[in-house]
Amino acid sequence: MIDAIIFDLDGVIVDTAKYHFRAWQRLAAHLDIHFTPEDNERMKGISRSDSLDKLLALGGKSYSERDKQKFCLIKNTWYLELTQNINPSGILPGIVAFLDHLESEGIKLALGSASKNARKILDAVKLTHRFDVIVDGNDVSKSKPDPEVFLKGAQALGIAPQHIIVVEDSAKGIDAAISGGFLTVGLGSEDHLSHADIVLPSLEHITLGFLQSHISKTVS
Ligand code: B16
Ligand code: MG
Repeated sequence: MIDAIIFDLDGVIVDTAKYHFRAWQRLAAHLDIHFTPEDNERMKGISRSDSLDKLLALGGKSYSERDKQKFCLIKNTWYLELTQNINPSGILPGIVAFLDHLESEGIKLALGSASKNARKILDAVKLTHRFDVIVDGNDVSKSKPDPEVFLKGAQALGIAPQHIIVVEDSAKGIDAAISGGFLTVGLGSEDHLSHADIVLPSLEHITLGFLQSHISKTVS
């Protein structure tokens, strides 16, 4: 029985994962670090400061805390530049119809994002009012794959994890949801998300009934 769905933001609700990638790519070039889409895939879903540590490790570089804070600020400035004109056209295909459908089925909706910009982005695409609960990077101390962000969401919803589906585009996010005891939908490629209960290319034309029957088949 599914009572709620917790959605990741970047790469699930909004097409912003590509802007995080571009901003990290720009910082990598600035620091003379070779950075590939595969490297980016492993950074998806984790906090800004943990992402920077991974980037610096890739380049074998070490900097002071002060420099690292500066690099995080620079990356975020570039990310905000890239997203400054974001509007409802940046919502990923099928999302609005799926939210409408879930609402009509009485399913509670939450957001569980690692991003400290989540509320800003949700406001810009005019979806803030659609969520009963929002937990973002400002509310947690541990980055995915720790389940804190999703467990806080479940607690605020007052619903047990085994009755909640987490929808995620990142491998680390699926790890987080599994370790928190949630059901999982991976959005994207099987290559990175095969540990999810099911993997879908998008949420277009997806119904609650489909998820319920498919997930229960997978986990039974
Ligand atoms: P910020 P999500 C994550 O958001 C992104 O996937 C990840 O690429 C980003 O580094 C992280 O948020 C932190 O974002 O720098 O905006 O605080 O996918 O969990 O919604
Ligand atoms: Mg994501």
